[in-house]
Amino acid sequence: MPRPVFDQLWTNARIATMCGDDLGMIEHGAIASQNERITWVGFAADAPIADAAVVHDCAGALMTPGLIDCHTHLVFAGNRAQEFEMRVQGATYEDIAKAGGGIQSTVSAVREATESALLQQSEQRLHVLMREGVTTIEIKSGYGLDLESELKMLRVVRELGRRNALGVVTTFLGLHALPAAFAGRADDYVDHVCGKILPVIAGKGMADAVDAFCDEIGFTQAQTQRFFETARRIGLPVKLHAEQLSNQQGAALAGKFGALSADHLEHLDVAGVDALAKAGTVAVLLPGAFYVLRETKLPPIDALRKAGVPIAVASDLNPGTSPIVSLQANMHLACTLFRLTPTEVLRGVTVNAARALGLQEDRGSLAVGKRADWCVWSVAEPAELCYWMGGMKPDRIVAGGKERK
Ligand code: DI6
Ligand code: FE
Repeated sequence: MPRPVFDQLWTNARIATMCGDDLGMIEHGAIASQNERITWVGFAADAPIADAAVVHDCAGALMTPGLIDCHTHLVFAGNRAQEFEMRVQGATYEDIAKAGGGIQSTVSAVREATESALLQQSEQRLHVLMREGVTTIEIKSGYGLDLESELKMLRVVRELGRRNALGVVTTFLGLHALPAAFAGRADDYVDHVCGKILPVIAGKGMADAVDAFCDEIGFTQAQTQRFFETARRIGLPVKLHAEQLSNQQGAALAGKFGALSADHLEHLDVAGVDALAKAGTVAVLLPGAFYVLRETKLPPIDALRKAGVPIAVASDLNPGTSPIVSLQANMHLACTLFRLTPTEVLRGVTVNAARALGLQEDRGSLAVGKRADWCVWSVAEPAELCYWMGGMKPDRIVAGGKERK
């Protein structure tokens, strides 16, 4: 027997590699990995079976890259069911925010929660997403709004990554809402974040990127710019909640700073599309928040397509605007509400989602050298992954070269 050169080989799969412009299908494909990396992909007929320590027969099932949820606020305490009830009775998200609820109520809950309670509540949600096939997730802070509480959130995010078999990307959402202690002094808060919070968080290596909420009920373009300038000096990439509830020309700013992504984008205009296209910034669409807020203004999807802006889809999982603990529900909603094609959505939760995290060289597609993250689905057609809303789970999940049990 020759010494095995692959830990495992999975064969007889229809592999949606996501290489190229569409699904990059290899019918009758096989894939092999060594440690946490893919080391061979091709036709099953050519598969180096004799070189593999273990061979799995997929019996014609569909294989995709592991799913990537590239925009979440998964770490939070408590919930906002009461506000949900108010909104059902006619109050708007902005009304509630202006009355001191909204993000502020979750800030209070997070500040009061012990670190272990925060971890435990968040991990339950994480496990639901993992069972859906999520192998990489981005999680934002932004419900602490002071150094101690932001650090507490970020430690929980890092701990989730240590305890669970998936990749976790940490984003410091420094400008999410104005904390009560700075009421009426937004510029002072921005100074505080830039001078006292971000440098400490970056110094401790607790953030992979930064993010801000540039909106009427968030921060202005000028304030966001100051924050981005600090991030740039420190060497952290930027992302932006842009043009969600109003147009603040956030996309232009995102483009100027070469942002990894601009997210939401319902109110994006032609100039904004252009800015994203020029910068190669990913447009992250969040249909769950659109749905929960009963928005009617659609992101300019055709213009994004025509301009060649890569489109990703994510859950925005959060207690206010997207209490949807499911990336797959968002995949369905992206088709139904935004009329993205299933192919666009599948690319949006794999290859383009990886790009929104700056990880396109590392994961998001099934090619030699990429992380061995994949899901095996017993479906006949890839579109079926977007067709169901609820109930769809992969049969098998491999994350970092290891099958999850
Ligand atoms: N936009 C959103 O959709 C979330 N944050 C943001 O800036 C909502 C966060 C929340 O309501 O708790
Ligand atoms: Fe968000």
